[in-house]
Amino acid sequence: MSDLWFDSDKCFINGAWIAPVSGDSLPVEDPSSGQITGAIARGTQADVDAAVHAAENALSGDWGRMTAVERGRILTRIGQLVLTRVDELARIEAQDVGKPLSQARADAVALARYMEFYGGAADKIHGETIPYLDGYTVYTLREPHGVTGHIVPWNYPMQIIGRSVGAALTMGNACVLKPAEEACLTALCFAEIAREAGLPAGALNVVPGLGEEAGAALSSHPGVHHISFTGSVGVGKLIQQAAGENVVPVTLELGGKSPQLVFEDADLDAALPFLVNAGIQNAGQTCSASSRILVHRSRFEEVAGRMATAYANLKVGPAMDDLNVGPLISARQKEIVTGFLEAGRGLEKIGTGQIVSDAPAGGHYVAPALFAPVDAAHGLAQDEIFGPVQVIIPFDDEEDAVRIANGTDFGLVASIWTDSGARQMRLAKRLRSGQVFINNYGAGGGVELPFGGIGKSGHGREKGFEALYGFSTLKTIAAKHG
Ligand code: TXE
Repeated sequence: MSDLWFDSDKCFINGAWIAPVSGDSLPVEDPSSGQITGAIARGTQADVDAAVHAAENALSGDWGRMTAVERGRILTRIGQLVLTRVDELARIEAQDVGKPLSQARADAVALARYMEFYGGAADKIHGETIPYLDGYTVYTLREPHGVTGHIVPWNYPMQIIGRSVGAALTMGNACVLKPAEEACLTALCFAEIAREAGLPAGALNVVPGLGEEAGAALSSHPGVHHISFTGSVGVGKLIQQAAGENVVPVTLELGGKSPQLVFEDADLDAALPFLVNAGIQNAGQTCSASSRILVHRSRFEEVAGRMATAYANLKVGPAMDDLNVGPLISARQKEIVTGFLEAGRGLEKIGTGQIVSDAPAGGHYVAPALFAPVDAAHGLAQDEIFGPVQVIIPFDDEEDAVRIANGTDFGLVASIWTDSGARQMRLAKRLRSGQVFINNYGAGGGVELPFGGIGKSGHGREKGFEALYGFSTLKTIAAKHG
């Protein structure tokens, strides 16, 4: 990777680039071509031990003594440095994740924005005083958990690092970050940028490696006081079990099957770009992807026809060509998504995107597919696919729409397209979802908006001020002074 300006095959521990104890490395693959472009460290238990130790030392050293104002300044500086490197970070991410360049660029800008937001928030988190018995003064303090573990997936490395590591550092925790083996280069870039911005040694440590090695070592480490995980439901359960052994809190963000509900009075011109983009952004490998479009039966033909036309115009190709859709992250992910497409064989496929003819043969491309009508109980309408596949499900009335929308194991994001204010308010309450959007989808992904799910989508909230409460613990102090 010619863009990198540091040792990308090492771990970042205690402010320095250190070879993994195993001496082993893992390949870096460009999903657009299938070519191996570099190597990253294969961190294991020993590296995680060293990283946790460095984090503990940071907490008892300079980092632990730093004021909130100083922490905020460092975060703000990190954000400024990220902004000077947006193009570079976007290129690195596009080649590592296979994400179309402009989408990777948006992730880099979002990373800077997280640092800006949390940098500004660092000195605005207050405890409270509590009126109590005569002769007492009672107040609360928000304190860091201590060492926080961050296990991050490959689909949005920069955004997920921004929202989780950013919030944890703001509250004065010392972090150990385990990025995904499929895509960890921008995590390493972030560590180097944080060092350049003056983050003290040990406040952030990065151990790349396999989930079952470095990831498992981190989630079960007795020196870790909070785990934040974004990834699959299966691994989320393992993380929760491991954290349970040490009785530490976890934040789990495990994806979804997010619906958009299109009612008879919806403004379809406004809705259409959201209906399609929310399904194909990052090739559908998005936790908040909208993979179910629920449409009132009276508008079914119109919505299906217009979405099918939009699909016919979708171009799929290499990330650096910046088309609508890039490749999937890996051959394995392509196999998973192809399996779902096989399961949809009996269904009516009404829209398909086109893989450009000069896309490299070794790239992990899948043509986007739109199925309609699909029964709400079908696997394609129930399981997280994590690929550019959407289904349209017709509904009869509001009651039916709510039943279908709430009828999966997940509950991350939902949106309602209707002009009726009363219906907007009713449904916003009735939908089982961590976020509900009205006449939009995602609201531009603002860093200020608390994010997280219910059900199998996980628990805990990231982003916004909520994340700062999650990455801290509350101490109550009661002083008796007579
Ligand atoms: O996820 P994993 P995978 C979903 C999506 C996708 C499926 C599989 O449906 O098709 O998961 O993707 C680390 N102990 N999402 O296999 O395995 C791993 O190294 C500790 C949704 O890539 O969950 C990586 O850093 N850590 C999701 C991270 O967990 C372990 C984003 C995620 O990998 C571990 C990604 C273990 N035993 C996938 N095993 C979302 N919510 O956005 C793995 N890891």
